[in-house]
Amino acid sequence: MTLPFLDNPVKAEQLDPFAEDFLADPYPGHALLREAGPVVRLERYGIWAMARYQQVYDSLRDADTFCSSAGVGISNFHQEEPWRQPSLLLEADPPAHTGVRSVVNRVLSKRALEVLRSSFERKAEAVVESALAKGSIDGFTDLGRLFPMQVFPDAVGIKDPDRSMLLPYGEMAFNAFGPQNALFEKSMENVGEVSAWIGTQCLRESLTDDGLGAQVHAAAEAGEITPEQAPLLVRSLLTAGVDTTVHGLGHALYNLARNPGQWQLLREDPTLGRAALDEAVRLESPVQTFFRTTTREVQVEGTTIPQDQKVLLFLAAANRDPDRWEEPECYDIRRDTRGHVGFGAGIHMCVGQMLARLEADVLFTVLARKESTLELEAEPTIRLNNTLRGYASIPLRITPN
Ligand code: 4MI
Repeated sequence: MTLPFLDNPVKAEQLDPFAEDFLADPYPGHALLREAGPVVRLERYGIWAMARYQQVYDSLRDADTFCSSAGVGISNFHQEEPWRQPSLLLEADPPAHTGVRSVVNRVLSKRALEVLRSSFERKAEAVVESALAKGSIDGFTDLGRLFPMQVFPDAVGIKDPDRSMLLPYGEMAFNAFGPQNALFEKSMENVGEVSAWIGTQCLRESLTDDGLGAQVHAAAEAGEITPEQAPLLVRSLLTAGVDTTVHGLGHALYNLARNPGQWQLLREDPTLGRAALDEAVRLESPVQTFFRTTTREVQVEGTTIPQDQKVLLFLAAANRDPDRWEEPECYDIRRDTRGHVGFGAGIHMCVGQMLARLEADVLFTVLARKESTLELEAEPTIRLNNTLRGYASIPLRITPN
């Protein structure tokens, strides 16, 4: 978001946070929104916005007032037909949310995921070895995207060897949280075919017996959830587990490459792999924004928001709020990142974060142990999405010492 004329200042109220120039460089817009006040009315869409850490954090933790069941995108499910059957996790409130969430909590708990570590390590070794053999790599396609694509579908237990629809499905889902702009329309071109493939993969018979998907179905067999709920919960894994980690790992790689001191810290202490991801999630917020919907009239720092209003929470702006973070723009893997809202907060806080951290831990430990240098060869190029911030490419050089 460039502010071209000083005598014609852009007003926060008039910003379009889903315009391509805003998405390409959201940070000036985020600063403007934070400075405009604790709550800003975005006139173009008739929605409310919060960009300061305190209000974003408080709203995420007040699910009674700021609900998810009317959708966490701009569309209000009370007024508009959702593009797909709502998620039982993301687009649900208590009490319906509570039972399904506890099943997924268990399936994706740190303990339960440890069994995946050794197979993740083998795949990370292979991915990193071939990157080293190339030297000049695309940190996005050759590492940040390749590694999760090699481990995640197998962890869920997808049997179909063709996984080419997973990323396009994520693109759709994350664009669909925004308005029906050109980005949305473009990603929806093959919605029928892509959704049909995803729907099939969620069925018990499409899944292996030993994956995370089978464990969700086992919860249905045990009567903890209904047989109809199981495939939809597997769909949540497939929607939330690919693009988010792909971009999170990409952001960590990019920031390690452009901060040699941080790469050095990681090499000296490879247990910092998780921290490298967490700080990247804070700094870059792969999921930039989510909406909530007011269940009642609510006062926020003197502003009255009526009932059934859409409120856009700028996770990314909260994660760089200078009132909350010291040197918010600085990538520091030794920072205490607790309290960042890149994984959300409250009852909907990312249920897959332990899987994301395991992927980061394994990939960066393997990378750091290779005694190599990691350098940025050129600036990355952005892949625009209404909700996600991530790259199309990250030109890197990785050289053995
Ligand atoms: C935070 S990203 C995300 C989470 C959940 C779902 C999709 C995206 C879902 O479909 O449940």
